Amino acid sequence: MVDKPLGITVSRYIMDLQHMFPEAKGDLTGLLNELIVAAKTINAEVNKAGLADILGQSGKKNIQGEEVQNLDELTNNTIKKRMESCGYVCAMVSEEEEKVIPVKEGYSGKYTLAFDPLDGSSNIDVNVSIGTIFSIQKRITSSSDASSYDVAGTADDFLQKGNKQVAAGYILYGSSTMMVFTTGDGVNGFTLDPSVGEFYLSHKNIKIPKRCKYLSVNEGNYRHWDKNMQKYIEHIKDSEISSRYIGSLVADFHRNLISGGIFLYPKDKKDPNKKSGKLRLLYEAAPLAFLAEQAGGAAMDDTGKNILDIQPTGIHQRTPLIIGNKETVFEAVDFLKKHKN
Ligand code: P6P
Repeated sequence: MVDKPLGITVSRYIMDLQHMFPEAKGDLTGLLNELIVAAKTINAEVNKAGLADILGQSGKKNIQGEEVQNLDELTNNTIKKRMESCGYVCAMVSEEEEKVIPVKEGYSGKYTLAFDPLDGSSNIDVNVSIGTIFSIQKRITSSSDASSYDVAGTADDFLQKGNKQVAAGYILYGSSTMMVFTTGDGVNGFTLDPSVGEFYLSHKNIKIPKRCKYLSVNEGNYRHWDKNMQKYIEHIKDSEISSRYIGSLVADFHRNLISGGIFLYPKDKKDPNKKSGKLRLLYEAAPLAFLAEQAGGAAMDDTGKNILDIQPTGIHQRTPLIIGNKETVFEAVDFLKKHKN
């Protein structure tokens, strides 16, 4: 764990992290710094979303068949434009795009980037916190010792288990804008001072509190869940717990990370899009699972499989997700197994 004083900038923190690894060439540092610039650009747009006529539907649908908000497109393009010629990334996967996004010819690099540019975007028009989620892995389709690559990456580079992530995190555009990420050395939170345009270390070595304070699940889907999930939710609601569900994954996850809680998005028998859960593995469940484990928590699917051990077979694959306090997640999965019909 890099123990740095509160208040240092995120760029300084990342640079110090790099110096801990003499063999590091600075590619991950460069990649993360490009993401930080993208985050600041997105933050500026998100903060004025209520003013500019950027609100409302773009009239298009994304690969998930969901209405694409103008801000979705803007954030997706902001990240793509920054990363396609930074030289650190070989290819990208975005929630907004069906296919793998290649980088510019001659600008390929040794990492992959999977991201949800603006998760929770259905909340844009009602001013609820939304977020960008990112996941970084090393490419596997070329020799790992080459310092640069001519050939862009392919879908195969993304079909790696979540435990192969080298970094993961999110930017939360809320009452303040925060960047929370891990490189496998604990979880740290950096808060943006908009007057300076810098992210400062504000939450050092975040650990999920022992007590599971909140239950986060959309009970509106209760009638579509498996019987054992229905029984589990009845069981946990019979304990000392408050219900908090904002319908924005990054906001729900962040609250539970800081205050303690369990978030569930079960599979749903009614909606064909949710028969294996609504949330996507590569750029929602896996990056948050990496953060949860680094913060002393856990993340599993409804059969008790660790999210980070799931072998992806598709870049937009979905998974049921149970994530938060380790003890509570394990209890939930044990209960589901015991009551499997
Ligand atoms: P529901 C937002 O669209 C999202 O992908 C996550 O941010 C959020 O947790 C979930 O969907 C909410 O889904 O079905 O409860 O509205």
